[in-house]
Amino acid sequence: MQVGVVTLFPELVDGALEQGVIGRARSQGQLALTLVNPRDFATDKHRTVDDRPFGGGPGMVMTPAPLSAAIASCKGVMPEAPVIYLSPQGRPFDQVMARRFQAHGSLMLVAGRYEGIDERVINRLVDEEVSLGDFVLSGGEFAALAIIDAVTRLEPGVLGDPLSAEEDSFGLDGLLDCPHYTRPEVFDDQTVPAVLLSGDHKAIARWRRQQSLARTRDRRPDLLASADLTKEDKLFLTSLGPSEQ
Ligand code: 9WO
Repeated sequence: MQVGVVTLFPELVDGALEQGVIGRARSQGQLALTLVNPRDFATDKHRTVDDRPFGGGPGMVMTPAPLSAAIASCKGVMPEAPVIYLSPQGRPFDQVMARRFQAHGSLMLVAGRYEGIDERVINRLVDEEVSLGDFVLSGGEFAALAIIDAVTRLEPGVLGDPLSAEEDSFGLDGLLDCPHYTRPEVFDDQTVPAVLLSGDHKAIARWRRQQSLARTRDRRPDLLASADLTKEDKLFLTSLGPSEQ
């Protein structure tokens, strides 16, 4: 997977991606990262990358010329990569989008700072505007990191067990994950559900499925509409009766 990040804070992005599973993917060549700093494309002596908004108001806007030059430079490295701008105004990111980016093989993420970037850069150079949810950060870098993590872990060989990549929440069937337990059997006066100690693998699989179904109904009922449900799943959900709220 080839990923470019256009950012005023390349050290922040680089440092975060040295750690853990993603750090190993980089050293094994499964993730090739290109960091491009718009400041390196500023032409004035102060290397300015921001300016006051036309129309007035608080804050600053990323000025178009250095940002455009940075995106063009990154395009030289990965000409096929779709250009993604991270902002709360974007389309919601999800596991389906993560799979699409991974399957494409390359991706350029543009992280804004200040109050945002000049709209004309979005018009001319951005293919998709993507959001992680309805909240505001101080810049797009942490959103870019989350997307890089979600996409890279889908790359073959990045996770030890190939099943674990998509067995998690939203993996195969669009349901939330079931609860997990490990030793000890009693912790802080709480016992592990007996079925998990029974050795009855069919009963364990059924319990996990039912936990996933009940949690999804309670916490994210919107997901049930597009979930992959069997006849047995639907019978179980009906047996729960009407949900709270
Ligand atoms: C700043 C601001 C200040 C006052 C009133 C409204 C405001 N909106 C913003 C703002 O959206 N700033 C953004 C900071 C500009 C683009 C980069 N930033 C960003 C990206 N914040 N949050 C994201 C983001 C990206 C993806 N998913 C969730 C949030």
